[in-house]
Amino acid sequence: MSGYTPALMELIKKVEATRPARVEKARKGEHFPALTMEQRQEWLRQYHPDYKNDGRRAVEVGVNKGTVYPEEVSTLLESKSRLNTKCVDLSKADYETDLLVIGAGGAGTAAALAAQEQGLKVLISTKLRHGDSNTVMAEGGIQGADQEGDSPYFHYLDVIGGGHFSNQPGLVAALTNDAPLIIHWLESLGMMFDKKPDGRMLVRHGGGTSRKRMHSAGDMTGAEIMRVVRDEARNRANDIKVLEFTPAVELILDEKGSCAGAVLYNLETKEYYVVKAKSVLIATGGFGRLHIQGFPTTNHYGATADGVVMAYRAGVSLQDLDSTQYHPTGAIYPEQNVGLLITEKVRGLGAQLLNTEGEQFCFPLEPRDVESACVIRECMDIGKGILTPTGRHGVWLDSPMIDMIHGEGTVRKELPAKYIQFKRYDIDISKVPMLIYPTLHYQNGGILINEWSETTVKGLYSAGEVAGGVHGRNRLMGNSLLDVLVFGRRAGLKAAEYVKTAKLGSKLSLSHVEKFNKEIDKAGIDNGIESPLLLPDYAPEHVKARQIS
Ligand code: MEZ
Repeated sequence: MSGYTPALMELIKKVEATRPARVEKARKGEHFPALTMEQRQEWLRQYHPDYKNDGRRAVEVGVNKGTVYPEEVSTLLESKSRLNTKCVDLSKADYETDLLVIGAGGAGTAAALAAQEQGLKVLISTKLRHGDSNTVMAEGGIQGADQEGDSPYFHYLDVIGGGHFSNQPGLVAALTNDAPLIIHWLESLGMMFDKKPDGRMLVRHGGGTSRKRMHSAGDMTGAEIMRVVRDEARNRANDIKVLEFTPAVELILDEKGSCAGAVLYNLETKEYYVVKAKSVLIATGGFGRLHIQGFPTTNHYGATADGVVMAYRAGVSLQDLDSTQYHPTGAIYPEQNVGLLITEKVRGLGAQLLNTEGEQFCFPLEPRDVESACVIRECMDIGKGILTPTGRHGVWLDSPMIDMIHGEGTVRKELPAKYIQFKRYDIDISKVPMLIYPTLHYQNGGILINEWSETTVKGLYSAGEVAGGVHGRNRLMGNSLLDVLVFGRRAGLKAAEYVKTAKLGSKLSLSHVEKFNKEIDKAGIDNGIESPLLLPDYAPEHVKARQIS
């Protein structure tokens, strides 16, 4: 029995017909040619959603006024605060701490650990549970140039090239230089990396990498990273406190404009808490749940750009936030899996992308934006996509090749999570291909930081997906798990240095929020949205209209 319809099973025969010859070539190391630099630019210009003018407009308020962002981002930046500032008494703090970490994914947890090691008391606030984040959902791997024949230098060149030379060089240098240290640190915390029989690290290529430096833990690398860093934070519970289901809703500044804490909101009791903090880190992750241009997303439920909104109201500049990453291989069938990530590791293991005729149409490991453009082109322009029963277009990702190239059982061993996710719907991905189309995966830009995760506001740090500049206009696979740990750790270290001499002002204030609300009024904007959004609103109107009597 198969979870595919008879019509799709019929189309799969075309894939099977071309497979032996493709596998034979792959075994000989022969590949579909990569695009030239000129072709890449042309494909991006024509097919990548970022390069379209539709659905984008200039934001009308704030420090980046006039900058063009996706419509969903501009609208959110122009929304008013969900907090009625008059209802919060800032003279009484419910919590006092050295470092307030907003967000409990990889970046927030790494920062907490680094700061605690320097003697700081840390409070982590998170809107879901500790670890509910994009980090825990990351699959394919983490980059780090720690193997013979590789070096941070080559890693640096790959990151800059992948980002179309728009990355901040200092941030890329920090990312790539710290990478071997981070891999070593994770191993010392007990992370179970994939290894060769002789105990050496098993490393693979990702799209756009010139050396094999993708370290993995099956296809659950993020979950394994989160397991070890969260355990470590929980073991230091005397110094690192965690408030779950309690998101931050606004930053607090002092009379000198330095960051001095935040207002938190208890989702269960609906109470507000005032946190007075000598330093604050925003590590709230990305914006996938804004569903830019209507795309489904790989992101976790809380990815609603809260950190960007709060920082923007406090006067922090943004960088590259108009650039969105669409992961080339999101599931489009069965309907229950739509948008789910199908890790790039599948292609790293040799699986190819095929059109409805069973033909290859692109090199499978182009940088992500280019690969996505190739898939969109094949479906929308060339007309050789596959139509699903629910009306979606996509192409095949030929996973059964993996067992043929590397030996029976490789799919189940290397991709256990993916295998289960499809087996649930009677699709055995070691025997039949998957149907894919690009899915919204990553916020390439965000809060402007320097190489020590400092923002333009004193005492305020930012790290991970919410921050911008590291990846330029396109991130390469495996650099996000690295980014959260590198810049999270750096934020924790720098905050510790700052806290030793920082003197908080005597007056805590939310006047920046009031000022921002006034600016919105003055611009004549009334979009009815209150933010941070905290959670996406998927309830249809007819459900929202139901009243409890
Ligand atoms: O860095 C990522 O986004 C990643 C590892 C995703 C994946 O394809 O597995």
